[in-house]
Amino acid sequence: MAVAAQAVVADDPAAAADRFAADGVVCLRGLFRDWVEPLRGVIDEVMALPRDSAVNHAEGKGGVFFHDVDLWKHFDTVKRFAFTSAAPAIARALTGARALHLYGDHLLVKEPGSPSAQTPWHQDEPYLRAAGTRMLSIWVALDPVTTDTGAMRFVPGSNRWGRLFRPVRFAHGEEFALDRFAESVPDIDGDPERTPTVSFNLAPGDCTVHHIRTLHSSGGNQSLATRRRALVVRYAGEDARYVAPNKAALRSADPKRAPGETLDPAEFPAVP
Ligand SMILES: O=C(O)CCC(=O)C(=O)O
Repeated sequence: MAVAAQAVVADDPAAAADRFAADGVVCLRGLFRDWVEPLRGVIDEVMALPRDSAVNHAEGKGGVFFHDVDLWKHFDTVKRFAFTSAAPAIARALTGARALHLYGDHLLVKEPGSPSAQTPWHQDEPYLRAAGTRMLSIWVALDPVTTDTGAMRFVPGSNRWGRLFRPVRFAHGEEFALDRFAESVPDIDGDPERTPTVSFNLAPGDCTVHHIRTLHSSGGNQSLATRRRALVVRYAGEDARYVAPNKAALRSADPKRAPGETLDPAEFPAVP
């Protein structure tokens, strides 16, 4: 059962804070229109010469589901986006964070004709090397996004369940063998009445914002003509602490501090 998308759309970040606390997801429209062309330019460069950190999650299945992380370290446009666009203000407004760190960014491109490029249901937290109550992901659409091209789906309120589910591999959906997470992701699609989901059609420059505990997924790109390029930027508030790294972690570099310690600004820079 899909909840009316209107219920979680908010016009401005301040009005969205209550919604975000309750649902763990909001949709904000039009805040990044000026960034669409510059970010598309970066994506062209990144995909023309993939770095070691790039992955095609659709490899062997047909199609392209391109992923790379931490572009901000290499592309000034992405760094400016992360530090000077509306993104940090959104993060502050939605979480109430007084101090903000950039956790990183994440590029996800599903090319036309990639129906198998599905993103399995997951929460972000098990893939991250830090955790805190004020951590979120801002998913910026750089193409028109519909169910057909791989719109994100969310389980509103799952951010408040107090449960962390075992991470799964994006490529094939199998679980990482990690004892730390006792539970598997529930079968969301198998019981739509019990677990309602929301999804949003987006225009380039719109975004959805989800808490790192909110369950989300997305379909493949069924379209034969429309790309689905998205840049995700993640922030952490002052209560974030390192967690013990696990093999699902999105970044391979060794953490600079021990579990339980505050974030090292050399690794996760402070956002003024
Ligand atoms: O773009 C997608 O399909 C997945 C994105 C995602 O999992 C995230 O933004 O945390």
